[in-house]
Amino acid sequence: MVERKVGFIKMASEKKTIGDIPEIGVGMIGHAFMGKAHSNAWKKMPYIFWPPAAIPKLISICGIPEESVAEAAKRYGFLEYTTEWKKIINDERIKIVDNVTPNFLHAKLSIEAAKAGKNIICEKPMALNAKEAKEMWDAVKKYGVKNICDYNYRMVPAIVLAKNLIMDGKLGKLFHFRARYLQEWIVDPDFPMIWKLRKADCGSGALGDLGSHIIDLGRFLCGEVKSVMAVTTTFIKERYNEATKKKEKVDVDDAVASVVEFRNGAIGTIEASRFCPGRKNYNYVEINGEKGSIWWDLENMNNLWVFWKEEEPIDTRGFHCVNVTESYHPYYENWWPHGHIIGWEDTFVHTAYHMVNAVINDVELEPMVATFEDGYKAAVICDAILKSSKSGRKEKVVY
Ligand code: SOE
Repeated sequence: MVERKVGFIKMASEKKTIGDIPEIGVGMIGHAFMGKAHSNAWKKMPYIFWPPAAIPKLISICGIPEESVAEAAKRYGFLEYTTEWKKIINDERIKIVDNVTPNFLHAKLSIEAAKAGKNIICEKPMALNAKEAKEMWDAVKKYGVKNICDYNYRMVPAIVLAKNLIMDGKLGKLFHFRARYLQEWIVDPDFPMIWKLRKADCGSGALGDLGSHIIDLGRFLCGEVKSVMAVTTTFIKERYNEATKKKEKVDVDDAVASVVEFRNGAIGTIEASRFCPGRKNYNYVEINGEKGSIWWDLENMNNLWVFWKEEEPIDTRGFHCVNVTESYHPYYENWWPHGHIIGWEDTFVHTAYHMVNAVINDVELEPMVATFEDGYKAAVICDAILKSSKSGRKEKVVY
């Protein structure tokens, strides 16, 4: 029997008898795409990670306009809904606040939730900039609440396996981290103005939306960043605003490319764009080390490709694909038999598992879960990339 490799994950603590599994109240602010993904995760977590530390109870969801949040409450299974976020923050039944609002609301609502003693999940990018992100990190430390910035790709079984291989020295000294996160959905000039294209609402464009994911994976897999040197551009300078019925200037990046130096001596590249026809949700990461290489891509998320320099027999040496679905792979004993793959939405089930486990058992979040500290450090790197794109110089990363 293969020695089961659990890596970092301390699976659900002592197996409870079914009778004494508590419930834990969840309140959600926001109800669009991420609201749907997170609601699915809260409901799915307890029967996948069974028995869970607690069963999430969807107490209330907040959003506007009222008719759409009322429908979301019914669709996702929340007991109640409200158009006033303070009702979520002040509801004693709610122990976890799930902030899935647009980026400009991440700081205010998360800080208020921390003040109210709520444990918090906040979607990425954590804030509009590093200054706001630091205020958020300071708040969760001051009020002592569990906190997750939902860089969900850390919690893909193949990525945790990659982390374990690197931590176990299987790649040896790291030379390169190379990542690109490419989509295609705003390449059409007739695509209208949305909050993800307005600096006041999103902070940055492709950089914060997609680039911050691979920046976080770079920190998680390769280590801290020493400096960046970047270019950004905006291909479509204005878009039609359906509300004002006027053209509006696009004041964020449509694409970013950056060279990255890591403190451990590795160098690499980070590229993010939503102008790549044919690339649907193509998050690609490759790491090269002295003993071998690994690569992964989100569009085939259950596979990790590995190459080992010293692999025997020499005449069959080459990249080979590991289907990361065995019971001894991270998380997988909770899912399905090998080969029965999981999907993008299941990374959020892992987020829900870690948060509930940490709150109920009052333990630290596992290292592969990104916290507000990680959200802040990703924001510092994003700010440095934007600074470099303006200065034309290499910019140091200082936390
Ligand atoms: C952008 O379309 C987006 O939804 C990102 O905002 C998410 O973080 C990413 O996981 C999928 O693409």
